[in-house]
Amino acid sequence: MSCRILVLNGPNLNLLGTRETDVYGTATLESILADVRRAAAEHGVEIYDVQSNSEGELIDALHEARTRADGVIFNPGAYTHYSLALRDAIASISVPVVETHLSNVQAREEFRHTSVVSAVCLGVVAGFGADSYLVALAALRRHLAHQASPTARAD
Ligand code: CA2
Repeated sequence: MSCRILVLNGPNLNLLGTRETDVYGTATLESILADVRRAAAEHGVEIYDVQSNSEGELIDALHEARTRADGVIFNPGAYTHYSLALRDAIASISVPVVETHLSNVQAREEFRHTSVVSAVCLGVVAGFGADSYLVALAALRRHLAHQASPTARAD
């Protein structure tokens, strides 16, 4: 099954690998995306990506995904915890979105325990560092394959 997945990253994730490496790891966003592209290619999945520090641009990318993508891997960064506009944008598209975090947000400060987007996402992956994106890719790919043909195997 061929499909296209958007990997969408929110504020400050362009700085990955430069600071707070104890929390977020040493991988840069570019290297994470390269790993996702490599894993996706093995299954004939096409990846495109958008990173933005602006809420409006993330909303635009979600709207555009309606016609450009079959699924979205989305790390909304700190917007996770309070952006009702992003929640509404996810709810307004029928494309499945996997909320993805490098860190285990539930094991961190109290304000990170709340996600306003989880309830409108297909699922949540958090706490596996850069591998969270690969876990999200595998889960989303299998979900899409199953949707396309309920009796088909995804692997
Ligand atoms: O764990 C995640 O992936 C987060 O979405 C990362 C966000 C944080 O606000 C969320 O609570 C959890 C922060 C990304 C900040 O990235 C930085 C990268 C380099 C240096 C400093 C911050």
